Amino acid sequence: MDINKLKQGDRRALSKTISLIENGEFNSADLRKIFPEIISGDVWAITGSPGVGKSCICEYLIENWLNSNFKVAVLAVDPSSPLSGGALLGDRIRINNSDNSDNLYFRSLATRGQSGAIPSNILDIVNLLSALKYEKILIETVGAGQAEVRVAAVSQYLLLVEAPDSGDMLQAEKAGLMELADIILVNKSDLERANEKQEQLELALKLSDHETPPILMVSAKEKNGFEELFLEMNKVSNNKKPSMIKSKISLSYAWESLLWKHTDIDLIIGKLETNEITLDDAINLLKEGL
Ligand SMILES: Nc1nc2c(ncn2[C@@H]2O[C@H](COP(=O)(O)OP(=O)(O)OP(=O)(O)O)[C@@H](O)[C@H]2O)c(=O)[nH]1
Ligand SMILES: [Mg+2]
Repeated sequence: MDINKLKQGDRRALSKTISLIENGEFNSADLRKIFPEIISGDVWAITGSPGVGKSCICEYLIENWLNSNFKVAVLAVDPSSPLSGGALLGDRIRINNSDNSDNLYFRSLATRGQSGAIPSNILDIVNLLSALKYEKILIETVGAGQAEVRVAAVSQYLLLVEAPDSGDMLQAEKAGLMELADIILVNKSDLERANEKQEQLELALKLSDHETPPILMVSAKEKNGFEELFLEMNKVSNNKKPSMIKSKISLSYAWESLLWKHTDIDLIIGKLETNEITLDDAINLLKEGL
């Protein structure tokens, strides 16, 4: 690993370091030895069902940030769509923003299928990007499962995207994400049923006992509604209120990451598997090693 090149902002060095993080060979503790002081960038996550238009929306967010001269990094987590996956998003934003390419870094991350800890290293990757002075870090992730909730926990701000034709997420999962979202977007407002979707979401939010996020209508196709979105995003990042739910999820995510990094984890799982120890024993062994 070439630390000097990394510090100078060399792209290949950055990409290599991210691969090391993905392989568990480099983490935030190693990073702090190289960069003792890391100021966190603004980390936004964008999530929603497949095909709702997340990538199209990302393009406008990126363009807006680059126009304001921010240094922007985009992480596409597990780009799963055969039609519009992360590689395509990467190509599109690189082409559209080639004038600004020094200020833009794109990386797709394949995370599913790793044992247990999905996506266990994203926090380390975000820290690395922050250390390299990326000011806006955007994470696109598909769906509403556990992985997305974790991504939301790593990020400071969450955009949840819906569309009139979006396949419905599991109600319980969606409710969880709606509580975490800072802004809910109904994309494809050019389509007829968009209003209906907005009304459904408003009804669903009425049932919540927590403070609820604003719902904005946008059309990435017609580039409508984005000025309002940018204003709302500024509001969110200026008045970020403490959130108990988010703190809980962040803590449990951080705790679980520790678990999977425990040096004896494989040994302990092996003993559990063969009934050599009970769950209580396993917990005690884990605690000893922390
Ligand atoms: N009518 C309409 N179509 C849109 C709009 N925004 C995106 N689309 C279309 O929706 C499809 C999916 O857009 P993407 O931006 O790739 O959606 P995504 O959520 O990133 O998809 P995955 O990453 O595969 O989950 C594309 O065919 C877009 O052209 C919109 O505002 N209106
Ligand atoms: Mg996408």
